[in-house]
Amino acid sequence: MRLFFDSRQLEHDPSQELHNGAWMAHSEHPGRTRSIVAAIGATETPRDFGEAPLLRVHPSDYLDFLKTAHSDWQAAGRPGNAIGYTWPVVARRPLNLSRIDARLGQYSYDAATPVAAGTWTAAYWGAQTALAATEAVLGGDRTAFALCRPPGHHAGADYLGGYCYLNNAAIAAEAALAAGRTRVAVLDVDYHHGNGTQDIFYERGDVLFVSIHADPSTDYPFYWGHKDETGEGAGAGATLNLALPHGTNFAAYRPALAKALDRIAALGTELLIVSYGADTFVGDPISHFALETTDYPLMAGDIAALGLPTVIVMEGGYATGALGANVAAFLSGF
Ligand code: OKP
Ligand code: ZN
Repeated sequence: MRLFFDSRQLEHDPSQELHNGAWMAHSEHPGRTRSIVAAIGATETPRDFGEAPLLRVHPSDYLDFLKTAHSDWQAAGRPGNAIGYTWPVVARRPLNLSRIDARLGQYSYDAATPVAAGTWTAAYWGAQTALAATEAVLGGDRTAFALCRPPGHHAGADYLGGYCYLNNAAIAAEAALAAGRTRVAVLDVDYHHGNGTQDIFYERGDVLFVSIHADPSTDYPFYWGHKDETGEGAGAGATLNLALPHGTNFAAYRPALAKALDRIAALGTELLIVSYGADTFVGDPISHFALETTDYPLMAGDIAALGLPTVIVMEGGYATGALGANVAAFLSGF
């Protein structure tokens, strides 16, 4: 399997995040990636596909915001990383204000996702990494792995959040559609619901979104991922949310996975994108499932049994010591 990674992704290194009311070291740090690279071995650097594939998902005003948020923050005399503190209430009239604090509120939904000096560069090369893996699979490879960082599945078309800035899986899906695929599925097996990916495709029938995640009644991102969210309009029935309780181990996870895979097979999927988070691991410091390293090859084997061309995109996973082994275990199942 070809493995793609760009070391410019390490340039995203936010100093802290607001966690349960206190400033903590940021969970989504460059060491995560180093752990994975050490475990999976040699990777290929993606070529530069430019901004056009990003613009299939994200509007240009949002990309402009991401590029300048940190320098605007500095120009306002602020220390550290750019972070919002005021958000527009849903359905309030949209305003385009220039003040950095208002722009952070407009283009984000949480206070866990600072914009640091290297954020744009890292997110840009993360998206290119996803595009390179997609190109390999479109070219005939059975599977390819994109070691993306920062992760992407919480980022919507025009908002950041949940440590995510550009939605790598959605960018990959749009690239597959642009290359002529007509039925694409995203299977999101990160611990957290992929609200950004869901939002992007919610009213679309050409991209199926299926997610297995912690019940949003108890877990981030709270406002998305409930089972009655099934898509709208042309996308009616093309979203499937399978929420599981704290303590879920692989014996309890596997039937949900089977349900997810049945739906993907039933809808005539031509290309699969897996948003893979290793934060379902029992030792994850911010999550509450109980999967073991030895479960990941089985999980991957179940997915591989679909027999679909598959792009694997890295999302979360915060038990840095075990992260590389968990990712390598997952990839070995393909
Ligand atoms: C990103 B990915 C909790 C702080 C909020 C945000 C979690 C983002 C997870 N006290 N944490 O899905 O792994
Ligand atoms: Zn996660």
